[in-house]
Amino acid sequence: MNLVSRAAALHDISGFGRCSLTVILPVLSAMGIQCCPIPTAYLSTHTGGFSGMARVDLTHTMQESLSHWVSLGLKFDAVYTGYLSEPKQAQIAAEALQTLKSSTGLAVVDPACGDHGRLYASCTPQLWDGLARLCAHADVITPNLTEAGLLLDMDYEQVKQADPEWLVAQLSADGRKSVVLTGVVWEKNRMGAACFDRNSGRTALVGAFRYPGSWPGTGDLFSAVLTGALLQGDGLMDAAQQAVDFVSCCVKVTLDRGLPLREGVAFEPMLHRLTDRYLEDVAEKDCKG
Ligand code: PXL
Repeated sequence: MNLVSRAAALHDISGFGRCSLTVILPVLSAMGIQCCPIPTAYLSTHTGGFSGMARVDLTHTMQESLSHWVSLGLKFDAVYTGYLSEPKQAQIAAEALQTLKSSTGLAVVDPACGDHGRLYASCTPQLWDGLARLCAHADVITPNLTEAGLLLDMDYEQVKQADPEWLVAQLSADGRKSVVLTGVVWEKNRMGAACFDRNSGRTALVGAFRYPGSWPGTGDLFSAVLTGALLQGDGLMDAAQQAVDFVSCCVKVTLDRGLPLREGVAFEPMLHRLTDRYLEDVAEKDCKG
């Protein structure tokens, strides 16, 4: 019997700067979930605030890894995709969502392509097109406001002015998928996510204290906690609330320590919070002889 949920994670690995797999792996592990990565690219750092990074595209290895896992008959409770570096990777990711997901599994797509109204330098129109099509295969999508604007063909200023609960309803493709829209600010000191839950048909805003600033990798931190909580059986709103609270708390630690912005948020001292909650459900006696 497989008591440990497992997730396949298709994201880049950025060696320095706390984003993508260097965040997602520890978060899911802390939540008691086996996280199995298929890296989309290796970069020596993320692209937000560094230049001259080393970069290797891993499209070929992604395809071969997927074929290998399929030949092994591996199935996952969640398949979670994020930063892709080539348009072809969107097709491979779509194939991964279809072939690796167990019959009751969850497809989480973070259409990561930009922030603050701007596309990442690596995101070409072809790649964006692939990411938008990938969203059709998702059970849950986690766009930020920039990505929501692209998905809805609205400009960034319009998206920022729009009612977030209206936005998530529009993004749900007539209620076919759940949506968690990140980076929503609705009061001076409050920010979080707007959610549409396809199971209940409800929309809601979930929020936490807003600290001034913006850090790379917080979207990955958010979506990883959300995915972990959904795998632990929480409903969408509860899972989103945990993710918002966790990110807010990591931002506070980062600010208190005065860490450089481009190094991302210091989530490591806070991982125990995710584990503590998980430990309530696992029998400590299991590790006694
Ligand atoms: O967290 C998003 C992200 C992921 N991967 C790479 C990035 C960024 C954001 O800048 O550059 C390589």
